[in-house]
Amino acid sequence: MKSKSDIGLVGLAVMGENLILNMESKGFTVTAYNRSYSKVEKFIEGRAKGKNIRGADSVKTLVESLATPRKVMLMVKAGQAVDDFIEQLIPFLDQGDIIIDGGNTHFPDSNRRTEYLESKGLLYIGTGVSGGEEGALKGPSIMLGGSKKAWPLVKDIFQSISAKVADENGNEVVPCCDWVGDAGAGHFVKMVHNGIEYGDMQLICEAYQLMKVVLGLNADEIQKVFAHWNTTELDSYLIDITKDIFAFKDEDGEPLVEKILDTAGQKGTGKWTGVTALDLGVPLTLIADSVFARCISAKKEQRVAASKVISGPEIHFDGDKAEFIENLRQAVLAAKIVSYAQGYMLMQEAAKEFNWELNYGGIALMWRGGCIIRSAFLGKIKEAYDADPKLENLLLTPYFKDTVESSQAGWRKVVGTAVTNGIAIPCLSSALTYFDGFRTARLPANLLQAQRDYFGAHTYERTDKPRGEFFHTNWTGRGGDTSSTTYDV
Ligand code: NBP
Repeated sequence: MKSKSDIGLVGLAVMGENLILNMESKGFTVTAYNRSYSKVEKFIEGRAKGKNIRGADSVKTLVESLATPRKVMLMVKAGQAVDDFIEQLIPFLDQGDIIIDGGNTHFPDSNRRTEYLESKGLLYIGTGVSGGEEGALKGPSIMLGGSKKAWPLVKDIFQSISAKVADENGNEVVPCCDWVGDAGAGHFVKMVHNGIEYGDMQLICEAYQLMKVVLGLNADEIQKVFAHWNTTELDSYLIDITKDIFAFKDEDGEPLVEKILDTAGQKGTGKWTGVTALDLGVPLTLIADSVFARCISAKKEQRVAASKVISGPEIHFDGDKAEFIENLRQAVLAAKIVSYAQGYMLMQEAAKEFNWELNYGGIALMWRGGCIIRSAFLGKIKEAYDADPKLENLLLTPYFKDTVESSQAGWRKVVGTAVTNGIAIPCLSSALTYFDGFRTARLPANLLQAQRDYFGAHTYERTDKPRGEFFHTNWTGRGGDTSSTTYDV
């Protein structure tokens, strides 16, 4: 074992242990530390035995065991635990040493911590790590942000342990790990990743509901549909595991999925994505609806009670099932494109707001392997941003525009069938509504502006005058000519 470790890792739970083993397998020597020391002993005597991994019994021993500049990665519960460890580490670290937080941290915390640690002469990295337990061990997707000076010092470690994908020529392996941008940019991009994951999952669930309730397909038939979809543009990890879920039988031979209670939780990152979109004024409708879909699913008792008193239409379908399934596939694909277009809009708005230079093509590449939303489709996003790094909306690029245009007839039929049959499809339908709004030159917001000016003297711009000139009308003849400067509804 080297006399000094290449990196120290704090937090011996599922992610921390597996990341350490991954680092060690790539030739790095690692020091392991945990708040409860018993976990260090258990790890060193167990999974780490005989490997280039040393245990530390205090923060001081941990820091002393590291080669300089020291690198300490925290894989602990996000929030106060990270701040507490930072405070414990600071007295033992020297100028230029690096603290890396790999937990599911909310990006404003990483903005704050970067500034705080840089003010002390230290370097800080907030990084998203995606891929769960298996990813941590075999190759996660890693999205780093923070003090840019730290990147060359940790690049080798993180690119070595990350997932790899083939490049556009299909031969060279490219790491799903890159520098995203300053301060909290890494955690921001991880947050958007999780939001997109919420949306992708909900779209698949809506497709399942339509196949089951409208077409009357059983689990084996649905399994075959997802298996086929996975050979098309929808080829992705989430479709792949969905196909396996439908094949999985309970002890009695019945599909397990049908025995699972239909109430979903949400841990926070989807909500953060929606709230950030509202803060930044970005129409991130699909992800927001996927969070609300989980919220309504959680109201199980209310739904059961309502189902007994409120009636809807009878289920009726006399069309061609195979044709409907193909329309459904196109609907899911088109809605997914809208979701990614919205997610990228959010990142672009955040980049303006926080003064980040985000690497958009690189982000798609980082998501292509190792993480939950990994898919073939992300390669197309990378190509789009490589062709035009200043691209305003993915829907305007040839591939995505053509795909959505050719899918929209089927998409509309699916949404129509769902509405006629009373099936809730919040994401498939809100994506279509966004798409129609986005491609409409004149929306009814002129009336909205008139209403605002009517009751709140809010002023409006006119189509026959230059932008930036504001007008107020005395709509009733009773109010004055004064317009409001603060009232904002
Ligand atoms: P957990 O999120 O379960 O955290 C367990 C670790 O946090 C243990 O080392 C525990 O120490 C430590 N900890 C806690 Br809990 N409270 C603490 C406190 N107040 N002060 C100091 N240490 C404290 O572990 P995980 O699931 O491995 O996740 C680690 C991070 O990675 C989290 O931020 C998580 O959100 C993120 N993440 C998880 C996954 C996943 O699939 N699990 C995926 C991607 C990211 P102890 O042993 O002394 O209690």
